[in-house]
Amino acid sequence: MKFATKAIHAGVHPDPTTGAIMTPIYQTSTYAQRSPGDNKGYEYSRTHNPTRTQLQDALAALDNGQHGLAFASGMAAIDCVMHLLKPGDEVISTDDLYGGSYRIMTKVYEPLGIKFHFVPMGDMEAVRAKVTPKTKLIWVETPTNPLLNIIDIAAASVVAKEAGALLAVDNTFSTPYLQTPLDLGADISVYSLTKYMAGHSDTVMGALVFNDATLLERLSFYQNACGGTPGPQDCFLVLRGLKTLHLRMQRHCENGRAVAEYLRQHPKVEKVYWPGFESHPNHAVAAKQMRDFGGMISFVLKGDKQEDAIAVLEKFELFTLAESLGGVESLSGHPATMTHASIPAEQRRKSGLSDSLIRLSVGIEDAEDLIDDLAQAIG
Ligand code: P1T
Repeated sequence: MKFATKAIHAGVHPDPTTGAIMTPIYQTSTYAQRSPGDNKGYEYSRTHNPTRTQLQDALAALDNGQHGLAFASGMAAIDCVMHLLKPGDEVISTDDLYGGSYRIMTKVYEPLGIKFHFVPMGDMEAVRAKVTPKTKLIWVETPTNPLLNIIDIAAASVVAKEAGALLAVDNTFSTPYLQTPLDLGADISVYSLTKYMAGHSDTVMGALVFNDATLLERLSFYQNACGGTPGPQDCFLVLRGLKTLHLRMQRHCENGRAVAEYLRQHPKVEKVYWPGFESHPNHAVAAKQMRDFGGMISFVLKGDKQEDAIAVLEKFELFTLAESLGGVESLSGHPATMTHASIPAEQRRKSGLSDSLIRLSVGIEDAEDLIDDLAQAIG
């Protein structure tokens, strides 16, 4: 089945009792049993819920995976992966990543005895150099948040296999429309569904997709035992969002290109970070592993001054200044003080994240209106 057909049909079935086309919101915490243990496959909604089951099946199908698990947030999904580790284990992570991912690694799991190495992953030799017999997980975001670095998933999977480690790829910026990490050798595809997958800035959720049966046993155990599961109404909203994922992503990519090209020729703009440019250091890898280049763009103004960036952010009318990304509406952000404030300034500088960087999530409005907004804000 092709992607657009899967986005609409995969995992979902008309309701067996009424024929309802849309997956019902099973707003129930529990399920009647005929006799103890004699039930219809559902006992308690932290463990299973029919709305969640259909979403998990749809997510697995879109990512070309066997199994999907949904969580109350992207961070709850990431937390579930971290539960696979034990004290003494080591993780190699990209050095440019979402601030919350860095925070859970360094503030929650490092104190429990897990060691994290943050390395630039443009060159896999830097990753290989950090591998030890204790390496259990390689953590990749691609494109990275917020610098839009591209990491070669197939090459990372070779290193992970040599090391006997799992490879997890946070695919939040790409979605399975642009890139399917499991097809490229990753073990786990990680999502903040809050972003493009739900697509309408109206819900917070996360997911994991993978193939391995042992991982299913372990991850679904932690999903239930730790309890970071989503409610059925949120699952319904993501299911509805997925039905237009392909259409939205097409427009995000078209508008992303128009905005990136506008910014690149603007005399007040110093640098634009967008993997669709041939001049991007890993454009060839992006062209190989992605089907298009997405709608996330970061840029810095000439002079590299934080106050100039703040002035532009305050002037935007359509690019609303807000945390998050991937909704139909365009958003702008200042990573150093917002999404990435939990990364110490020294570490941010080391990974190349300037305090004057502006991040844009280009929405699906008319591109001309978006460019007019950039023109009036940058001046
Ligand atoms: O916000 P939540 O659904 O818990 O997802 C966390 C998360 C995980 N991975 C990536 C790549 C992310 O970007 C995020 C959340 N990011 C933002 C809120 C942001 O504005 O960048």
